[in-house]
Amino acid sequence: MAESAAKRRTDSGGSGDLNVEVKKLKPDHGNGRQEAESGNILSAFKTSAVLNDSAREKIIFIHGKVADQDAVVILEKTPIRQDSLDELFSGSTLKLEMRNDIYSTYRLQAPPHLNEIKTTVVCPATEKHVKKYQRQESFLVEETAEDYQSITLPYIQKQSFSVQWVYNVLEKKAEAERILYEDPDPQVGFLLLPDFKWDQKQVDDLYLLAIVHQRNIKSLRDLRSEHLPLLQNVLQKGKEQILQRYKLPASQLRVYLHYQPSYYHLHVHFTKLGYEAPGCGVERAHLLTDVIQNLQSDPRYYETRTLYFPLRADDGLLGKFKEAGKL
Ligand code: GTA
Repeated sequence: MAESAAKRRTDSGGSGDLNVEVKKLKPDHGNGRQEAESGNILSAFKTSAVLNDSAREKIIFIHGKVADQDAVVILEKTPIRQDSLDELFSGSTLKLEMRNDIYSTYRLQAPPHLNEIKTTVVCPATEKHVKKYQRQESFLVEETAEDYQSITLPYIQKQSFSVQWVYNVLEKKAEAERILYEDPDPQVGFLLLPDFKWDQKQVDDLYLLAIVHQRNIKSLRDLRSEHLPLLQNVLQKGKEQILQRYKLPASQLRVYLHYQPSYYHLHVHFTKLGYEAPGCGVERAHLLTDVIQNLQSDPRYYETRTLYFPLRADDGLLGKFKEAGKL
C-alpha cells in the first residue's frame, strides 16, 4: 500500500475514542435483506484482542463482541483527497508542536467530514474470520493436480467461507445500488462493483470486483478453455467500464484472480496498478491476461499444473497438507 500510505495522514488523532457513525446492519440470516438503521453498532462493541495493526498502513483489525456475538472490526484511515485540500487548509485548526529555523510541525484538526475512518464490521464473525485477520506467519504450499483432488477440494467443499454475500449481489438483494455494470448473459456475463475495501473517494486505491454469473466455477483450478469467452468478456468489458467511469486506461490496471481465494465463486480483482492491494503479490495473484494465454496454449492448464500459494500458519488447509506429509 506504499503509494496510498504515503498520502495518508500520520496524526492518528490520539485518544482511540470510537466516536464513529456507522450504519447498523441487522444480520440478514442469509437472505440478503439488510435493514439500514441509524445508530452505532460499535457503541456496544467490546474489544477482546487486536488481531493485527500497521502504523504504516494506518489500519487496525480488532476482535470483540457485540452483545454475545463475535465480531471483527477493521478501522482504516483513508487517503487524503486532492480535491479536499482547499477546504482542509481553510477549514481546519492548526496547533503548533515545534518550530526550529525554517522547520515547523503541527497537529491539524480537520473538519469531521474530512477526517473519517473507513470501518468494516463482520458480525457475526466465525472463528475462520478471526484467524483470517490475525497477524500470522505464512507458508508457501505446492499443490499438484492430485493434491488438489485429494486434499484441497475435499477441504474447501466442507470448510470454506460462505458465498452468501456473492449470491446476494448477483440476485440484487444487497449492494444493488453499488453495481456499476452488468452483462446479464448467464454464460459470459458478470457484475462489476466496488470491492468493500474501496471507499470510492479517490481512484488512487481503486478496487473493483467482477463477479461472474456462472455459479459452478470455484476458482482458477476449475478454469478450462471453454471459459475463455467468459474471461475475455470480463477483461474487455471491465477495462472499458473503468476507462469510461474513472478515466483509467488498461495500462493503469492490475487485473487478477487469487489462488487460493477466500470465496469460492469465480471473481476477478481490478485494482489500480500503483496501489499495493492486499494479496496482489506474485505468490497469490494471477494476472487475467496470463490466465487467458495459458488456457489458449493448453486447455487443461489449470487442471494439470502444480500451483503455488501461501497459507497462514493456523489455516486448516495447511494442516491438511502437513498431515499428508506435503510440508
Ligand atoms: N463488495 O460483502 C462484500 C465483500 N466481502 C465479504 C468480501 N469482499 C466483498 N466485496 C463486496 N462486498 O477483495 C471482497 C474482498 C476481496 C474479495 C474476495 O471480495 O474485499 P478473495 O476471495 O480472493 O479473498 O477476494 P481475499 O482476497 O482473501 O479476501 P480479503 O477479504 O481481501 O482478505 C485478504 C487480506 O486483505 C486480509 O487478510 C486482510 O489482511 C486484508 N483485508 C481484508 N479486509 C480488509 C478491509 N476491509 N480493509 C483493509 N484490508 C482488508
